[in-house]
Amino acid sequence: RILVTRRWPEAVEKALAYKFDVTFNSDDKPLSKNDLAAAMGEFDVLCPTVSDIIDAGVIASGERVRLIANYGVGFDHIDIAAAKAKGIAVSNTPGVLTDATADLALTLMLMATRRAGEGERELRAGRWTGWGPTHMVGSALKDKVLGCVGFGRIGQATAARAHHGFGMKVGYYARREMPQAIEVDGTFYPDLEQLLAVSDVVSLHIPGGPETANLIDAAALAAMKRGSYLINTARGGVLDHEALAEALRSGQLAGAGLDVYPAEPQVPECLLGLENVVLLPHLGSANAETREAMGMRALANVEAFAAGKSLPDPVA
Ligand code: 8YV
Repeated sequence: RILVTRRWPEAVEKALAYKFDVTFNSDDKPLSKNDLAAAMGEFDVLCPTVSDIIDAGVIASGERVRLIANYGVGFDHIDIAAAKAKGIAVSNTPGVLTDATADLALTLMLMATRRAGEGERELRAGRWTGWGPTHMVGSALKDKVLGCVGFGRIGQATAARAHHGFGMKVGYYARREMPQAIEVDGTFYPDLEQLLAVSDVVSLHIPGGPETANLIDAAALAAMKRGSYLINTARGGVLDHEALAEALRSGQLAGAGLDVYPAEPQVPECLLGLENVVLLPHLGSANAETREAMGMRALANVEAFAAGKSLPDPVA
């Protein structure tokens, strides 16, 4: 028995229902902790999303679930250690949403540097008075430095787009230098502050969770170049939003583009009144092709599990 906590693209739901006894959450709303806890005793497999918080308490609540097949690549909403301790397997959907998320990082980069959201708001509000040499002037990307914090699949795909498409130079901060499998030649910075100090645009591509919580805090924002930009398509918890709002107000940062927030769907109040931040509602993987591929990837893990084979995408 499988519980899918949200509605998936039709083709994937059909493929899953053809092979398994599946319950889809017909409300298509995030399940409460109580519902998730109850599900632990009723189903063999849970297919959650980022909006389902599966903490140690939920995991301890029932004995039936043997696989958590996450619909998404990030898994900081699941207590992996607690799952592992109970012998529950966890899988995710890596690779299939790399391009979509990198596309969105570039969307935010272009919107922030070219003041696209601000411009659209001005026009729709009837405040546009006409073309002008100094009207709504932004910043170019060509020859500027993109600093990627984290350089896994999505970081590299973002860097490749920025370099090959927009003529940016690339630097990256990661746990180790990554000479192989790099889609674009980038300069490795083993020290985060050094990368921040040389970057015109900083883009975050690290996983969420306790290890990276508030990595970009007031000190990190102060270490960035004055007048630079910050893009976040990773997780909201990696960034101190009060400090970001202050940096955007003071001109330390020229702009920012965010797709993720610490307690979604809440958006930090301090950002809502600022013109120089682009705010999107967690759209990183939101194109039809990607959402279907994510479902198929989750299905492949469920199938392998049901057949007693090793998981294609094990997290624990
Ligand atoms: C997904 C994401 O849409 O995969 C991820 O980690 O952040 C998103 O792009 C979401 O997680 C679905 O669960």
